[in-house]
Amino acid sequence: MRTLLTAIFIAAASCSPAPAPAPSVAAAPAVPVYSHQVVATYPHDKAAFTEGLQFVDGVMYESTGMEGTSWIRRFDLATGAVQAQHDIDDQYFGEGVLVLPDKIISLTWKNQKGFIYDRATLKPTGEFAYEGEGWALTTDGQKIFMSDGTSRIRILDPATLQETGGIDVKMNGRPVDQLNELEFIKGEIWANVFQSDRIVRIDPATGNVNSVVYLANLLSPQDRQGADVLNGIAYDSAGDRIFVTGKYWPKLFEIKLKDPAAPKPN
Ligand SMILES: [Ca+2]
Repeated sequence: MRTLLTAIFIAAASCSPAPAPAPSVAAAPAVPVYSHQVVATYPHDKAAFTEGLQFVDGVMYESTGMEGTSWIRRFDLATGAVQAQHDIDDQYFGEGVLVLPDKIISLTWKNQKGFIYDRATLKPTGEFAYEGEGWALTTDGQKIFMSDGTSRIRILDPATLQETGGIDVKMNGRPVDQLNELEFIKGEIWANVFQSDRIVRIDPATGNVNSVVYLANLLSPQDRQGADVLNGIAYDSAGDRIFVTGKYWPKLFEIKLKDPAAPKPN
């Protein structure tokens, strides 16, 4: 049985095509690979080059990238209606966003500068600095986790926004880099692996990837037109709902995971 299950995991990881998977994840992992089912579909702004996604108090927050189209936004999940938005200056390439109890923060890609906003109005209230690149943010309620494109997730103090440590992410002992959008879900850090349809589920205590979520074919061929990579995970802790989207995707999906040992439906 063990051999059979291992074979299923490897088959799930290797049979379905994915656009340019990251080399460190392309090898068949010896960890469970979950597939998904779509529970609900919501509108998503096709002009959003999504870099950050978070669901807080019943509404969605999103940040985007590219110089000239970087903004942070609060919007209604069901309708996509924008409730508040701040446009980031054209000189910056925006990255992840994080809503904290007393403020909102966001990153820039290569400017080594983060922004701080008023939580209600999204108006800027300050800045902070960090070294290297900024990619994405999440929190367990006590610490901030920040990705920067490497296999290391930085830990920041929410009060000072200064780095206090880090998590070296590995799968089967090998570093997993290109960690992009993040979400803290029930004790784990979930991370989109850039340029793949995969999310890795990370134990924050060890950095070990305990399983992979493979999200191939979320978009129909028509919806895939003009769409970029999967990037954006949000979690509704009150409703235990998981949301995902991508850059320039016309849709945002609520998904549930399928047991990796279950037979493939198709
Ligand atoms: Ca997120």
